[in-house]
Amino acid sequence: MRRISMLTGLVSSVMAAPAMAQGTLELVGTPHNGGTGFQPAATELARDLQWLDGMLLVIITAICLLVVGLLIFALVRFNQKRNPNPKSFTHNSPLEIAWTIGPIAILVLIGAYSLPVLFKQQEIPEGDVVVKVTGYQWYWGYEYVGTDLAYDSYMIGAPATGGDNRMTPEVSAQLQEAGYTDSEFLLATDSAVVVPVGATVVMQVTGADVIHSWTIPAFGVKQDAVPGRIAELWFRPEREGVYFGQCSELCGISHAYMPITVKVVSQEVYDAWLAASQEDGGYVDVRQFLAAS
Ligand SMILES: [Cu+2]
Repeated sequence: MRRISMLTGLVSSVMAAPAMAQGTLELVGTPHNGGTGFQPAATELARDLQWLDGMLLVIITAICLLVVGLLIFALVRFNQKRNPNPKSFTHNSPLEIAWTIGPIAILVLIGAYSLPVLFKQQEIPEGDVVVKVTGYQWYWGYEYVGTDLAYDSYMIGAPATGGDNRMTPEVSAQLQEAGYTDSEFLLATDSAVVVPVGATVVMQVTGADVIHSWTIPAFGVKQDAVPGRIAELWFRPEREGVYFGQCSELCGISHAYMPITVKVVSQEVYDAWLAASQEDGGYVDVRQFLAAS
């Protein structure tokens, strides 16, 4: 018994190690073996989207089964052998009314459930924290609206951090130093968006050169960053953690190397981090405030 509990303790500590690599912050949205579904939802928006996806899957599956069933029925029942003298009618009004009204009813049902989710996503509430995000070839710039804090965010291992978008021992060392492991290569960035848990965060999204797209799948948000325009998205993260996203609009040769990192922390840690970063005139590693709290 004792050996088993020691063994499970060891296994769980090994399993937990990468997830807790960021001090007390859990890493969310990293790839894992055999993963096929959505990232764990961290906002009401993401939960709504995932529920909608599940509902649509049920409807689509039912329609597919019905169509395949009808096809098989027609093949068996009306083949030439069993039906040597085909009927010669051309219309069947009740049937035509049914297959017109049926799809309309299905579409209205889908619309009735999806439009409220769409409106919830697109109606931007007043933000407790407002951050302007600008997409560049190939990194992200963040400005905390109402403060003078602004900084850029590069993938660890990108040329701006001394790499060439490949894993090397130097990149591995940089990842370690930033509190990540090699598994987070291509996701981890040198700085991150830092927001307080439970706060309404509004991101003002734009692009500086070509169209990029800012997303955090676990928050259920994605918005094109179009040069010359400001678009907005919002989220209210429900739990602390490190969240990852990727630029989602093909934007040039290094499109694959401009990931997005958001760190959701407690209000106290956020306040301390914001004050220190403003004083410092740039991004200060939020982990030191996590360690202190
Ligand atoms: Cu891109």
